[in-house]
Formats: sequence, C-alpha cells, structure tokens
Amino acid sequence: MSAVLSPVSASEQETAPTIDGFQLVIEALKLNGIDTVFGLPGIPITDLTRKMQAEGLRVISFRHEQHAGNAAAAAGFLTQKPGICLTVSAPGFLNGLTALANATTNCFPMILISGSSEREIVDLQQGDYEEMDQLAIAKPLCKAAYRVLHAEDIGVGVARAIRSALSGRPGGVYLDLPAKLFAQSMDAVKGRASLIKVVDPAPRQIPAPDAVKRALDLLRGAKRPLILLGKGAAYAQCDAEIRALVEKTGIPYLPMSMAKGLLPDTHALSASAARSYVLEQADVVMLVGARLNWLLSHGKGKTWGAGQGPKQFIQIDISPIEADSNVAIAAPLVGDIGSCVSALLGFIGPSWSKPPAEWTGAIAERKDKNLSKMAETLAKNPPTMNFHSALAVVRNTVKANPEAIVVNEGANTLDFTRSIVDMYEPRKRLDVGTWGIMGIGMGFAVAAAVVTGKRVIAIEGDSAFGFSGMEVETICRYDLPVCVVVFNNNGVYKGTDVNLGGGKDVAPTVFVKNARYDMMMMAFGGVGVHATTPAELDKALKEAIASGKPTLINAVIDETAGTESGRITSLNPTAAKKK
Ligand code: ADP
Ligand code: TPW
Repeated sequence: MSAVLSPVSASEQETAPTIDGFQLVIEALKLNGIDTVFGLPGIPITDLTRKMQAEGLRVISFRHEQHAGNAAAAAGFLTQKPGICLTVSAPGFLNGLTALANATTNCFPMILISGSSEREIVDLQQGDYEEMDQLAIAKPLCKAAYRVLHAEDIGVGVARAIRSALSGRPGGVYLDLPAKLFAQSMDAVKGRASLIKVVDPAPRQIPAPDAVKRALDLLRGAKRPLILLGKGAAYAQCDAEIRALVEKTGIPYLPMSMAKGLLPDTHALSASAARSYVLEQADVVMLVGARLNWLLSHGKGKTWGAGQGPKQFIQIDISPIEADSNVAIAAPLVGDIGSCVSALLGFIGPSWSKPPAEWTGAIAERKDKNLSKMAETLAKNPPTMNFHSALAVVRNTVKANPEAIVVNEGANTLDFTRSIVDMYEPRKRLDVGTWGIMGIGMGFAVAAAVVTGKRVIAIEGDSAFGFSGMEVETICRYDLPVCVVVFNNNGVYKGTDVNLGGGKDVAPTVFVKNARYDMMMMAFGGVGVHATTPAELDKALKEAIASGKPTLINAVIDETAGTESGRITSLNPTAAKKK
C-alpha cells in the first residue's frame, strides 16, 4: 500500500479506531504499574476479568469477595502499590466492603473497583438488577470514593484512586464503574491520550527542622528511652534506616506484631521479652508508625506505669492529626518515616551517648529470665499437643526459613504465635491488625504467595480458618506454595463450653469435635495431613516447605488449652462484670 498521505474521507472517519471502557480501564491500570487484580466475576465485570487476563494482567479469582479484598489489602501493604479488588454490584460490592474498611483502618493502600447498576434507575429507586447507591455507602468506610460516568474520565478516575490510596496515610479507596461505562467507546487516540500515569503518588514528606530538633532534644535527655515500631514502619520500606536508628542510638525497641522482623526478633536491643517492664518504666517513647490505640492501652494507665513519673512521647507519623489522639505528644515528627528517620540519623553520630547501662542492663536481666522461662515451657512435650508444643515446631520452621511469610489469626493461636514465633526479616508477618479481625487468613495468604513468590505458612485458629476456609480451592487452583496449619481445639477459643440452657444444641463457641480440616484441602487436590504430635507436625511442615505444594495440616490441640479471647479477656463485658 502507498504511504502517501491523503485527506481523511468521511467513510475513513467512521472507521477510525475506537477504544471502549473495558480497554481504557485496563490500560489505565497497566499504565500505572498494576499487574495483578484480585476479584470475583459476574455482571457487569465478567468480560473485564477476561480482557484483563488477555492483556497480561494476573487475575486471581476468589470464591468470596471479602477474601479478594483482603488479598488486595495485603498486596498493598507488601508492595506499596494499591492492591486492586474487583467485584460485581450490590452484594459483591458489600462483600468486598469489609476488606476495604479493614484496609483503611490498617492504613493499607487498596482500591475496591465495583461494577454498578444504571444511575438513572438507581437514583429513582426503580428497582434495577442489584440496585444500590454504592458510592454513598462506601464513602464513610474509606479514604475516598469516586464514580466514573464517561469513558473519557476513566484516566482521571483511576489516577485519583491511586493517588488517594497511596499519598499521605495510605488507605482504601472505592472506584464505582457503572455497567454502561464499559461499553462506551471513543476515539482510540483521544482515549489513550486521556489516561494518566500518576507521577510521584506517595510524595516524600520531609519533616520540619525544628520538629526534628525537638525530637532529638527529648531523646537526648532520656534516661530510659524506648523505640516502638509499628506496621507503618514496616510498610514504609526503609528497613536499613530503622535498623541504623536503633543500633546507632542503642535504644531498646519493641515491635508491634506486624513490625516484627524489621530487625530480627533475636536482636540484642529487642525488648519484646521485657514488654511490660519497658512500657511501664520508659521515660521517653518514640513511636515510629504506630498509633496509641487500644493495642497500646491508649498510651495510659497501668500498662504505662501510671503514677510512676512523667512519660513523654515522640511520634513519627505521616498523618499530622495523629498526634495527641490519646495522650499529649511532646514531639510530633510529621513526615514519611524514611525522611524522618534519615533526618534524625543526620544528628546521631559517634558522639551520641547511648542509654544508661542501668536501663539496658535491667531490660537484659528481665529478658533473660523471661526467655529461659519460655524455653522451659517450649521444651515440655505434654501427652496432648497444646499451643506451646505445636508452636515450638513452627518457631523452628520459621527460624530455618526466615524468608517465609507467616499469616496468623485466631485468639490464643494469634497471641501465642506472636510471642513464640520469632521473625527475622521485614514484612514477613501478616495478621489480624488494628481491628483484630477474623477472616483475613486465606486472602492474605494468597496475596503473599502471589506477590512475593515466597512460601507462606498460615497459622490459623480453627474458628478463624472457617471465615475464609473455602479459599483453599483458590490456593489449589493457582497451585500456591501455601501451608495452612489449623490449630484445631474444637471451637472458638476452646472446645469445652457447655450449653447453659442444658438443651441438645452445643454451646455457641463449640464446633463439631475432631473435624478433619485436612480433608478440605485434599478435596481440591492439595496435600492434607492430620497431625496429633509435634513430630508429625514437624514432618508435615518440612514437606510442605520443601515441595511448595498447597498443604493443610490439621494440628490437633488440647481442647482445654487457651483462654476466652486470648489475651484480651478483659474486654469481654461479662468478664468485666465478674471482677
Ligand atoms: P500498629 O498497629 O503496628 O501499632 P498502626 O496501624 O496503629 O500500627 O499505625 C501505623 C501508623 O503508621 C499510622 O498512624 C500511619 O499514619 C503511619 N504510616 C503509615 N505509612 C507511613 C509512612 N510511610 N510514613 C509515616 N507514617 C506512616
Ligand atoms: C469478623 C470475634 C475473635 S477471635 C475469634 C473470634 C470469633 C476466634 C477464636 O477462635 P480460634 O482461635 O480461631 O479457634 P483459638 O486459638 O483461640 O482457639 N468476627 C470477626 N472478627 C472477630 N474478631 C470475631 C468475630 C473473635
């Protein structure tokens, strides 16, 4: 054909290449480095999932939207890219909403994209298929919510969603895409030109020099300083700076559960094994990406040594309104953790005086005592496997495989795993987070395996596992290297409750006795193991790690072991009344 340019004729104009809404959404995501989508197909997004796959996106399809949403949230936490969850309208959207709210609560960046019904019909409440005003419902549960009505606005909609999820304090964003949008078409050149590649979506936020000085002055004057690392510090991916801060200042540190492994839990300056002592006794506490919420007793009361002298806080956080949310913060340091810690490090040279030996010595003494007590407990091998004898095995497995990601939920299963299983590398522990929510297990496990390619070990209470158990099919379908260990003690917390009414029904906390969760995994072609001893558990874990095959170990735990609600029994209103 001749390459001579000629004026465009009317018929040529009619056949000028067009692009539709489906394609624009896909290209907008790809342009911004999104390579994986977690979701569940159905009207109006079935074709979107197919076309995404055709265009090279990895589409991980779940059995329930909540788990796709949890996967997106975990992917966001692990990668600093917003995790994408894609659902159908009303019920699918609602199923994804818990995960969106949970992601926002945990400061994980994710975008819930849901198809929706026709605006004209929804707004007049005329009864459309899966009718719901999704945008209005999502708004109070996330950082931002947007709706795109026209194909030419898809680029802006996706860009705004990405920027909202990642900038400042990360969180969940809702993006509403009505069914009609996907079929709209426009000129392909104009359509592609309307897409936006977001530049610098999480801009560095440099702390003010006077705020840095204020923090340093306070830290310098401390007699019993403590650094408290939260999951914001893990998210920030400035691991070397955080390690340097701890090691150069010589200040003991406590990691919150998902900050475990930022420095290895075996680090000499870890104060985890003397937690209550340091919280009570510290005079200056520097919070790094951790909020003084219920998990830290709101920064006050007995836990913090009420009445034992003044305690002052330095708080590094990207959110300027976090400071003073519970107690007065003497030195707020607002900025991103990488920039704040680097700014502090600029003033911490060889002349920095390390904390008094009296303080570090007292911590070391308590640590030694508590660690040898723990070693004694772990060495016991009771006739029926309990949390400790099972977790002694998991502890060794993680020590031998420090790159593996541990997912953890339950009550006693959570508390014991957190304190017994040491972590050695950053962002290797994913758990129930700020809400203490059950149901994150399989979603988090799938995401961890998909985005990192590493082995995943999910330590699950039997109740906790039930919330997302059907996703073992998803794990098998994508052949993911996930080993689920169900700590099976026959119920919520434990399996020994009785029906107070004396009727035939079991107590509300009791499950079918001696259930074989391992068979669920076998039903889908994975490996199932029934383990009643630490030796059997050890063998099964080793095989799962070596093979990378989807595995579920039904670890039978003494049904009398554990306590109601684990370590937070006191939050139960009835327990409080009994006191
Ligand atoms: P934990 O539960 O581990 O104590 P929280 O979820 O309570 O941690 O706190 C995390 C904090 O980290 C939030 O206040 C959030 O604003 C902050 N944060 C998240 N990412 C960053 C970042 N990159 N820089 C600074 N602060 C951050
Ligand atoms: C969404 C309440 C907290 S812990 C838990 C429940 C139901 C399960 C504890 O039993 P499990 O663990 O998993 O067998 P263990 O080790 O004690 O035997 N619904 C939601 N979130 C929460 N937190 C609950 C209910 C709860």
